[in-house]
This record gives sequence, structure tokens and C-alpha cells, in this order.
Amino acid sequence: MDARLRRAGLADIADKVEAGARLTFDEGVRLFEAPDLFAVGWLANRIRERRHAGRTYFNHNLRLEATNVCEASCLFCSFARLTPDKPGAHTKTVEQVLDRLRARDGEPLTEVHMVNGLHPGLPFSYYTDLLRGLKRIRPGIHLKCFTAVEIAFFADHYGKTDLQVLEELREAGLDSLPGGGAEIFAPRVRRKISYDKCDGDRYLAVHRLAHGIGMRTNATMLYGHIETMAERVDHLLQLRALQDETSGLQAFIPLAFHPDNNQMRKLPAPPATDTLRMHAVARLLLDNVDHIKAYWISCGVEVAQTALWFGADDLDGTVQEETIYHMAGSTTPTALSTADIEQLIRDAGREPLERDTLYNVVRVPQLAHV
Ligand code: V47
Repeated sequence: MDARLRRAGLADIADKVEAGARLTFDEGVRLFEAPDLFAVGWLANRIRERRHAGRTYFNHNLRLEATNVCEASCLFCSFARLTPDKPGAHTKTVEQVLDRLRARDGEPLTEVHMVNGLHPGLPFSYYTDLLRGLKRIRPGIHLKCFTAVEIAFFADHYGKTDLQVLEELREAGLDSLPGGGAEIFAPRVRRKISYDKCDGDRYLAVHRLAHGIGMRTNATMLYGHIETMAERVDHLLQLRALQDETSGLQAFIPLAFHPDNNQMRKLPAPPATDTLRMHAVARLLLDNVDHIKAYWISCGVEVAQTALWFGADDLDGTVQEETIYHMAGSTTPTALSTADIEQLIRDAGREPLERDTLYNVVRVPQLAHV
């Protein structure tokens, strides 16, 4: 491999990877631009295997969306409806949302992942009632709900500070924040694709506050549209700097842009090679984040399996009722069973481990006897 890394112009970076040294901004850009994708993937896999060997995590989770009414106008979004009277707009009652969890009675779910549109017409109690209701139905379930963008919206809309919102939601049962809403932090891109929601600094500030009160969070990046490689690296390094401060990020999730049914539909979706490279470079640059998640709904099952050899060690979960990606053209199933996920991890040559949201192992799947 040494000769191949040298031919790829990556020998110096390979030396740093072997020594466990931190990579720089310029090295990040070089990794995105290096023609030999497999050399980049090989380096990321070294780190992945050093941290996790062949272990690959997944969880048994349920996606919920209470409303798609959203006052933000992100150009990439196929899910949101600006006002309640728009065709396809929906807002469930608290009881209707709770019924979705009740319908899963008996399933060993460990997590509810809920994100919503920024609905200007609901009281704050709608969200606290949702959290309290979900916890009442399943006291042990982990509630990973509301992106940093939603937290910032709640603060502005209901006249609270970001910290007050986090504390009041935590009081009602919120356990952690998902990573959505990050898109690309660079103002040049954010002004174009999501100009009217919280900016990158506020996203990071909300995560910092959440970490400060003991909540763990995930972070994402929406890639494969109008961003440059330097803007991708900038995004990753801002997350790395936050993690140096707080250690509160659990997982980074690259999200591949899907062009159907949104205002960026003229752009092509990023190719699988870009997705593999994105996971690999994230693994290489985010030396202080434990987990890189290949979200199979976003990148497709086969590419997610391959990403397990390009730096990723997590596949998210069973998901069950996903809509954001399916409205944007994802052709993956909307749910997988835990048996399906275990099998596809094994088929990829890795070792499945069922985790909870905080990465405690809840089950080590056994190989069926044949
Ligand atoms: O914030 C929306 C993205 C995100 C499109 O924290 C799109 O564990 C591609 O954040 N094409 C929501 N992406 C999903 C998300 C997530 C997913 C899995 C796990 C976790 C976690 C978080 O989806 C949004 C936005 O960045 N998105 N529309 C689209 N057309």
C-alpha cells in the first residue's frame, strides 16, 4: 500500500494517520481532491478499524414527524409546506403522534427520533406534551428530538433563550438532539440554500449549550450540491473545534443531497464515489468524534454497506416511517427490521452490534445455526 499511497500523493498524510496526528485544513482539501479514492478509503479504514475493529452499530428506532408546516424555505427541502393551507401540509394532534408509538407496542424500540417543520402556529406546550406523552407510553425510551434549528426557532418564536428552551424540553423528557439542520455552515452556501433559518454559528452554539447541560448530540452535513471542497472541510473543522471544547458530539452523519421535488432539482445527486469519499474524509478529519454514521436511507443500502470500509462504523437504525428522504426521491425501503440490518452488516463483512442512542451495546446478535 505504501507505493500506492506515494503514487496518490498521500504519503505524508499516511504518515500522520499512522502516527495519530491531527490533519490540517489543506490536507482535508487534498483528501477530497486526490484522484485515488481507494487510497483515501484505505486510510480512513485504518482509523475505523483502530477505533472499532469490524464492529458496526445500529439501533432499533422510530422516526416521527408531527408537522411538515415550516416557515423556512430551504431550497433542498421536499418535505416542508410553507403554510398549513398548502397541498400536502399536515399537522398531527399530540394524540395522533402518540398513536404512532402505541402502534409499536411490543417492539423493542430504544429510540424515537422526531424532527418537525418550523410551525409558527403551535403553542410551545405542543412539544412538551409530545415529549411527556412519548415518555408516558415508554418510560425507558430515549427521545432524540428537535434539531438545533428547531431549538433556535422555539427560542425566537416563544421569547425564550436557547438554554431555557433546552432546559424546558429536557424537563419534559428530551434526552438528546439529532444532527439535522447543519447543512453547510459556510455563509456563502447557507445564504443560497437556506437563508431564512438559523446560521451555522447559532447551530454550533445550540449544540454547545446542549453539551453544557449534559446532553449528547449528533451533527450532520448536507453535501453534493453547490458547496466547494474547502467549504466541506471548513464545516468538518468547525465541528472538530466544537468537539475539542465539549466532547458532546456522538456521531457525524454525512447526508447526500437528493434532488427530487425541491427547488434544487436541476442539480444531479452526488455519485456513490463522492459519498464514499465524504465518509472517509470525515473519518480522517474528525479525530475526536467516535462514530461516523452511514445513514442508509440517504446513501442507499449498498453504498452504506460499502461505506463500512470507508470510515463508517454505524448504520443508524430500523427507522420505520421515514418521509424526508422519500419525498426527495430516495428509493430505499422506508424501514428495515433489525434482522435485515444485521444481515446486511454481515454481508458487508462486518460485525453487527445493536446499540442504544448513547452507544451502549444492548444486544450482540448471534449467528443463526445452520
Ligand atoms: O436537516 C432535507 C436533510 C436532514 C434533503 O442525528 C436532505 O442521528 C438530502 O438530520 N436531500 C434531516 N438531505 C435528517 C437528519 C438525520 C438523519 C439521520 C440521522 C440523524 C441523527 C439525523 O435531512 C435535514 C437536511 O439536512 N435533508 N432534505 C434532501 N432533499
